Amino acid sequence: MLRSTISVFVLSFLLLLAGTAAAQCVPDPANSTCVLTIVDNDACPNTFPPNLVWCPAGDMSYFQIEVTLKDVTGAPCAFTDVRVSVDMSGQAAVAGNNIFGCGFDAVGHRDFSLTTDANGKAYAKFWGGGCGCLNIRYVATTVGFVICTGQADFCVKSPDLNGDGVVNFFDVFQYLPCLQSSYSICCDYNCDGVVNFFDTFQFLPHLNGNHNCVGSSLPYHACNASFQCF
Ligand SMILES: [Ca+2]
Ligand SMILES: [Ca+2]
Repeated sequence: MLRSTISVFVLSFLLLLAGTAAAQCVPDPANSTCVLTIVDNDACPNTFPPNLVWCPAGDMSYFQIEVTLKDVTGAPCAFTDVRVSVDMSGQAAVAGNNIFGCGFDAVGHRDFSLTTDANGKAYAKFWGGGCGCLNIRYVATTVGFVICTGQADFCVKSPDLNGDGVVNFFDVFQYLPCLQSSYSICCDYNCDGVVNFFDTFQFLPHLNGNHNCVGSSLPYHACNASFQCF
């Protein structure tokens, strides 16, 4: 009984030491990195300008900010808290429509409170709806430190054509003219230059599933003149 009690005590002490050691990892901004990328689940090219087909349900392509925390020696900071703050704004390709950010507030802001894995990595993942150009700005911070910042422009399109955060019959009203008469880049989900049944095959599952999310329309941000999305 005594031996068992001592063993538990020693084990608890070692775990406490391990926890203290992990908490002492101080990320060094010079050695840490942030990378904003598209997790690509569509046929559109990511060469300039990068194109993303996203859905409010998050079941198409999405954005990912990969944060890697390392200390001053270059060793990974495992199980370390990091906050990633993201701001998005955009310009819809069609007047009266919106760009929509799932989980974002009315000023286009969203915070991710993350903890790094055993390799010192944490991932902020996000998506939305609407068609147009999108500007993303982000900052990753730990207590007392700005780890990294960045910004980038993208072209987005979605089965949520009008960018209200849900795929429903209002989007059908916008999709049918693309299919029947007037080509729009917003309806060309496989980016092959035409709107036909291949695009309809991509549109229908999201419509039938009534795919949606809670979030907000993003603030207006004019497209960069050198960045032609539509
Ligand atoms: Ca919609
Ligand atoms: Ca097409």
